[in-house]
Amino acid sequence: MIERTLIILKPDAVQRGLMGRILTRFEEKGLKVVATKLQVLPRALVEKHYEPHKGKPFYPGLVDYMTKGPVLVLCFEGPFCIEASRKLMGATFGYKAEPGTIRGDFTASKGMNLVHGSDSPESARREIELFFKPEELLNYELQNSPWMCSDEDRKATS
Ligand code: IDP
Ligand code: MG
Repeated sequence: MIERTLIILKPDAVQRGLMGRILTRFEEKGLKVVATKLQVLPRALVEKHYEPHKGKPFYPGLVDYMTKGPVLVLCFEGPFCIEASRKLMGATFGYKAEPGTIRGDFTASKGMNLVHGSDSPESARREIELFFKPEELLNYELQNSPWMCSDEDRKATS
Protein backbone atom coordinates (compact mmCIF):
# COMPACT_ATOMS: atom_id res chain seq x y z
CA MET A 1 0.00 0.00 0.00
CA ILE A 2 1.46 3.34 -1.03
CA GLU A 3 0.70 5.95 1.60
CA ARG A 4 1.56 9.52 2.39
CA THR A 5 2.45 10.89 5.80
CA LEU A 6 3.15 14.28 7.33
CA ILE A 7 6.53 14.67 8.98
CA ILE A 8 7.67 17.79 10.81
CA LEU A 9 11.27 18.35 11.83
CA LYS A 10 10.53 20.35 14.96
CA PRO A 11 12.30 23.57 16.06
CA ASP A 12 14.91 21.65 18.10
CA ALA A 13 15.88 19.62 15.01
CA VAL A 14 16.45 22.83 13.05
CA GLN A 15 18.31 24.63 15.87
CA ARG A 16 20.53 21.64 16.62
CA GLY A 17 21.54 21.25 12.98
CA LEU A 18 20.03 17.79 12.73
CA MET A 19 17.82 18.32 9.68
CA GLY A 20 20.19 16.58 7.29
CA ARG A 21 20.80 13.56 9.50
CA ILE A 22 17.10 13.10 10.22
CA LEU A 23 16.12 13.51 6.57
CA THR A 24 18.73 10.93 5.65
CA ARG A 25 16.96 8.33 7.79
CA PHE A 26 13.77 8.78 5.77
CA GLU A 27 15.59 8.86 2.44
CA GLU A 28 17.59 5.75 3.28
CA LYS A 29 14.36 3.96 4.14
CA GLY A 30 13.25 4.57 0.56
CA LEU A 31 10.57 7.13 1.27
CA LYS A 32 10.06 9.89 -1.29
CA VAL A 33 9.67 13.58 -0.43
CA VAL A 34 6.60 14.87 -2.27
CA ALA A 35 6.38 18.29 -0.60
CA THR A 36 8.38 20.41 1.81
CA LYS A 37 8.51 23.87 3.34
CA LEU A 38 10.59 25.65 5.97
CA GLN A 39 8.27 27.75 8.05
CA VAL A 40 7.71 29.41 11.41
CA LEU A 41 4.31 27.93 12.15
CA PRO A 42 1.50 30.30 13.08
CA ARG A 43 0.11 29.50 16.53
CA ALA A 44 -3.39 28.87 15.12
CA LEU A 45 -2.03 26.23 12.74
CA VAL A 46 -0.18 24.42 15.53
CA GLU A 47 -3.31 24.52 17.69
CA LYS A 48 -5.31 22.95 14.89
CA HIS A 49 -2.66 20.34 14.15
CA TYR A 50 -2.50 19.27 17.80
CA GLU A 51 -6.23 19.65 18.42
CA PRO A 52 -6.57 15.99 19.48
CA HIS A 53 -4.31 16.83 22.46
CA LYS A 54 -6.22 19.94 23.52
CA GLY A 55 -6.92 19.88 27.27
CA LYS A 56 -3.93 17.67 28.12
CA PRO A 57 -1.44 19.14 30.62
CA PHE A 58 1.39 19.28 28.08
CA TYR A 59 -0.68 21.02 25.38
CA PRO A 60 0.20 24.70 26.15
CA GLY A 61 3.92 23.87 26.38
CA LEU A 62 3.70 21.89 23.16
CA VAL A 63 2.17 24.81 21.27
CA ASP A 64 4.87 27.17 22.64
CA TYR A 65 7.64 24.77 21.65
CA MET A 66 6.29 24.25 18.13
CA THR A 67 6.04 28.00 17.46
CA LYS A 68 9.48 28.91 18.87
CA GLY A 69 11.37 28.74 15.59
CA PRO A 70 11.36 27.43 12.04
CA VAL A 71 10.31 23.86 11.36
CA LEU A 72 10.76 21.77 8.23
CA VAL A 73 7.41 20.36 7.16
CA LEU A 74 7.49 17.41 4.78
CA CYS A 75 5.13 15.04 3.10
CA PHE A 76 6.66 11.62 2.41
CA GLU A 77 5.27 8.88 0.20
CA GLY A 78 6.10 5.20 0.10
CA PRO A 79 5.03 1.67 0.95
CA PHE A 80 3.49 1.52 4.43
CA CYS A 81 4.88 5.01 4.90
CA ILE A 82 2.93 5.89 8.05
CA GLU A 83 4.00 2.88 10.10
CA ALA A 84 7.51 2.89 8.64
CA SER A 85 7.97 6.53 9.66
CA ARG A 86 6.68 5.98 13.19
CA LYS A 87 9.19 3.14 13.59
CA LEU A 88 12.02 5.35 12.32
CA MET A 89 11.02 8.04 14.85
CA GLY A 90 10.82 5.77 17.89
CA ALA A 91 8.76 6.16 21.05
CA THR A 92 7.42 9.59 21.99
CA PHE A 93 9.73 10.21 24.95
CA GLY A 94 13.35 10.42 23.91
CA TYR A 95 14.65 8.63 26.99
CA LYS A 96 12.38 5.67 26.26
CA ALA A 97 12.97 5.52 22.50
CA GLU A 98 15.13 2.65 21.29
CA PRO A 99 18.66 3.40 20.12
CA GLY A 100 18.70 3.26 16.34
CA THR A 101 15.58 5.39 16.10
CA ILE A 102 15.73 9.14 15.49
CA ARG A 103 14.47 10.03 18.95
CA GLY A 104 16.43 7.21 20.57
CA ASP A 105 19.68 8.38 19.02
CA PHE A 106 19.38 12.15 19.30
CA THR A 107 17.30 13.13 22.34
CA ALA A 108 16.55 12.13 25.93
CA SER A 109 13.83 14.76 26.38
CA LYS A 110 10.18 13.91 26.97
CA GLY A 111 8.52 16.55 24.83
CA MET A 112 11.36 18.06 22.86
CA ASN A 113 11.60 15.06 20.60
CA LEU A 114 12.74 16.42 17.23
CA VAL A 115 10.14 15.00 14.91
CA HIS A 116 6.41 14.65 14.29
CA GLY A 117 4.84 11.89 12.21
CA SER A 118 1.19 11.14 11.48
CA ASP A 119 -0.08 8.16 13.48
CA SER A 120 -2.84 6.79 11.20
CA PRO A 121 -4.19 7.14 7.65
CA GLU A 122 -6.94 9.43 8.98
CA SER A 123 -4.55 11.78 10.77
CA ALA A 124 -2.17 11.71 7.80
CA ARG A 125 -4.98 12.90 5.52
CA ARG A 126 -6.08 15.59 7.95
CA GLU A 127 -2.55 16.84 8.64
CA ILE A 128 -1.34 16.85 5.03
CA GLU A 129 -4.37 18.94 4.11
CA LEU A 130 -3.62 21.38 6.93
CA PHE A 131 -0.08 22.06 5.77
CA PHE A 132 -0.12 21.67 1.98
CA LYS A 133 -2.31 22.70 -0.93
CA PRO A 134 -3.02 19.81 -3.34
CA GLU A 135 -0.86 21.40 -6.05
CA GLU A 136 2.12 21.49 -3.65
CA LEU A 137 2.17 17.68 -3.49
CA LEU A 138 4.30 16.50 -6.41
CA ASN A 139 3.72 13.39 -8.47
CA TYR A 140 6.98 11.96 -9.75
CA GLU A 141 8.85 8.67 -9.92
CA LEU A 142 12.18 8.02 -8.25
CA GLN A 143 14.59 6.25 -10.62
CA ASN A 144 15.20 3.47 -8.10
CA SER A 145 11.54 2.89 -7.18
CA PRO A 146 11.33 -0.51 -8.97
CA TRP A 147 13.93 -1.70 -6.45
CA MET A 148 12.14 -0.33 -3.40
CA CYS A 149 8.52 -1.25 -3.95
CA SER A 150 7.06 -4.49 -5.34
CA ASP A 151 3.63 -5.21 -6.81
CA GLU A 152 2.79 -6.92 -3.54
CA ASP A 153 3.67 -3.75 -1.62
CA ARG A 154 1.40 -1.72 -3.88
CA LYS A 155 -1.57 -4.08 -3.51
CA ALA A 156 -1.27 -4.99 0.17
CA THR A 157 -3.66 -3.32 2.55
CA SER A 158 -1.52 -3.66 5.67
P1 IDP B 1 3.89 11.43 19.10
O1 IDP B 1 4.57 12.70 18.63
O2 IDP B 1 4.87 10.33 19.38
O3 IDP B 1 2.77 11.00 18.20
P2 IDP B 1 1.82 12.35 20.93
O4 IDP B 1 1.32 11.55 22.08
O5 IDP B 1 0.94 12.49 19.74
O6 IDP B 1 3.25 11.76 20.53
O7 IDP B 1 2.18 13.80 21.48
C1 IDP B 1 2.43 14.87 20.61
C2 IDP B 1 3.65 15.61 21.09
O8 IDP B 1 3.36 16.22 22.34
C3 IDP B 1 4.87 14.74 21.38
O9 IDP B 1 5.62 14.46 20.22
C4 IDP B 1 5.64 15.60 22.35
O10 IDP B 1 6.36 16.63 21.69
C5 IDP B 1 4.51 16.23 23.16
N1 IDP B 1 4.22 15.47 24.39
C6 IDP B 1 3.48 14.35 24.51
N2 IDP B 1 3.39 13.93 25.80
C7 IDP B 1 4.12 14.83 26.51
C8 IDP B 1 4.44 14.96 27.92
O11 IDP B 1 4.03 14.16 28.75
N3 IDP B 1 5.22 16.00 28.26
C9 IDP B 1 5.68 16.93 27.36
N4 IDP B 1 5.41 16.84 26.05
C10 IDP B 1 4.64 15.82 25.62
MG1 MG C 1 0.95 11.95 17.75
